[in-house]
Amino acid sequence: MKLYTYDPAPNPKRLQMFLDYKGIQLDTEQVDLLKQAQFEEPFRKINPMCTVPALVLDDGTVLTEVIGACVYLEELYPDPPLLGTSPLEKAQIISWNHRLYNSLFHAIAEVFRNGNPAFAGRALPGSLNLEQIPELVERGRVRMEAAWRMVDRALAKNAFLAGPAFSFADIDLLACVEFAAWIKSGVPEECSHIHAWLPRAKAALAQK
Ligand SMILES: N[C@@H](CCC(=O)N[C@@H](CS)C(=O)NCC(=O)O)C(=O)O
Repeated sequence: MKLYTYDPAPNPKRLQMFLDYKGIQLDTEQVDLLKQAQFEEPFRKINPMCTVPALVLDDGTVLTEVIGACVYLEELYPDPPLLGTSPLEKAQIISWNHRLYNSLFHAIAEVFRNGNPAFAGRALPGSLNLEQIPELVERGRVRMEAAWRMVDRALAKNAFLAGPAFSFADIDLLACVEFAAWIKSGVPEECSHIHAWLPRAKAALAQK
């Protein structure tokens, strides 16, 4: 197995936290996004979508989605679990992964990619060159604020996002908190449950 990644980027960070928590070490190569190495060979052939991370399996299969790589690795390395053990836990963790990615993560990305001159003509990650839409900066901020509040309500009920146990849903949320700093934003002051969760989640991640 070989992992192509770029450590500073948010999606690679989600996978790296998963690997660190489980103590998995992979043969790894950095694809420097700052140098636009994702568009160069041989990486372009490995993942024609030109995104990282990309996990190349021993039979040559390439997993290009963080959640796909995590599902695969969870099967190989089930302990400690991050994607749940009961049917309900599994369903709730995957639901949070999807919900966070669609609401919070994409909202932050919308602000970041449409408001930053460095991404002119590359408003979405990967091989498709798209122009920025300045209006999406404000829309992204509105979506992001709503998403923080939705997460805060969930954390009022549980110690961790998908229930009483630390899971990949918390890793997704940690990645969103870090990503929000890229747009000089953060968890709103009044989201007290997220603020209480943050040190708890960081401690759970560091314990392993
Ligand atoms: N669907 C992918 C998304 C991967 C992605 O968007 N990665 C970003 C880095 S966070 C990327 O490769 N960007 C390349 C670019 O900006 O062209 C996943 O879930 O892993």
